[in-house]
Amino acid sequence: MKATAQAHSNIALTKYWGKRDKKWMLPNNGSTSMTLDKFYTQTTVEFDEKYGTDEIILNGEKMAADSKEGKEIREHLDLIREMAGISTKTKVSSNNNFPTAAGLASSASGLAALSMAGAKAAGLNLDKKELSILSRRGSGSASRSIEGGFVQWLRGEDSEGKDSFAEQILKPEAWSEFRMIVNIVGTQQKKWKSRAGMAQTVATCPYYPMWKETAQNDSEQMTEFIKQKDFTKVGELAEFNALKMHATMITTQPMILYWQPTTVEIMHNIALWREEGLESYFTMDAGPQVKVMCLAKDESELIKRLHEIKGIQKIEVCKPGPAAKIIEEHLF
Ligand code: 2P0
Repeated sequence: MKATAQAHSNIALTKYWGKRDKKWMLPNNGSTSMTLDKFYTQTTVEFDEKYGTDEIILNGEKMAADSKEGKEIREHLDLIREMAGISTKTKVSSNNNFPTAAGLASSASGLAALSMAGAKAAGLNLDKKELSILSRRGSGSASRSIEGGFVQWLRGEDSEGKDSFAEQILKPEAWSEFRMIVNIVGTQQKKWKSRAGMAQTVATCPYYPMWKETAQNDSEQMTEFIKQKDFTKVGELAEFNALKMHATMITTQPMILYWQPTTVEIMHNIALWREEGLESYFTMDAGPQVKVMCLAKDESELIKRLHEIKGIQKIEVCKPGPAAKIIEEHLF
């Protein structure tokens, strides 16, 4: 009754921002992403009668029983127990190899690893589609971290989300020249967590209807551009889609502004360098980090130039990464 999984983080190329159903975690629109080779979560789950209560350890620290995150993880464990028809308590230990809650999608890799390890430890035999659905119910973007390479999360139509899961568009090795350069600008815990931020946007942003009208089509188009491996079309659409999402965030009441001065400085430079013929595009999520997309041939020149921007604390180059998997080494 013990299992360990490793799931990699993902960065959306067309974004998920807003739910049509909170209970079933259903998105207003489909989204697409690239799974990252470099950033991952490892999680061990053990169901055993010796545990009187769920014990949860995150990055070596015991989580307070009454914390919001602790409650969300327990609810997800309840879901797994319900599916397996058991009531046994657990010990969970989870490690990220990157900063938590700083716009690097730790909930995506975290909930995907928890779902995969939890399902296996509970004796459930789920396929990838079922694992993606289970992960989605823990955190929407986690549905995309079950698969590797380039991925699309389908919006679906079913009211209980039976058709809202992620599937692979391209294997990692099919477009191995693609690079996502992650520029770390700040690692403070953010003021608006994604879940509360997107609910506030849906409730108060006057431009949210624009997002709802266009985001589904963006994801369908992006899927085609990825299949064609058309870097210019992928980059242009990813950048435009990210700017539309941030436009709705900024015009939420109260405003949700994740950008820092260095975020904007990088955006200006990418646009300028592009005019000079160095092709790259940016995208940002629920945090100040800027992820720059380019092809392998331009990687070293871009990194050289990015290193000259003083506000960037760290630069990490990611390639398309693998699917989530069960691993043999347990964390306890
Ligand atoms: C994305 N984000 O598509 C978008 C872009 C943040 C900005 O998915 O409430 O942590 O757990 O479903 O999955 C972050 O949202 O939110 C997210 P919940 P989640 O990557």
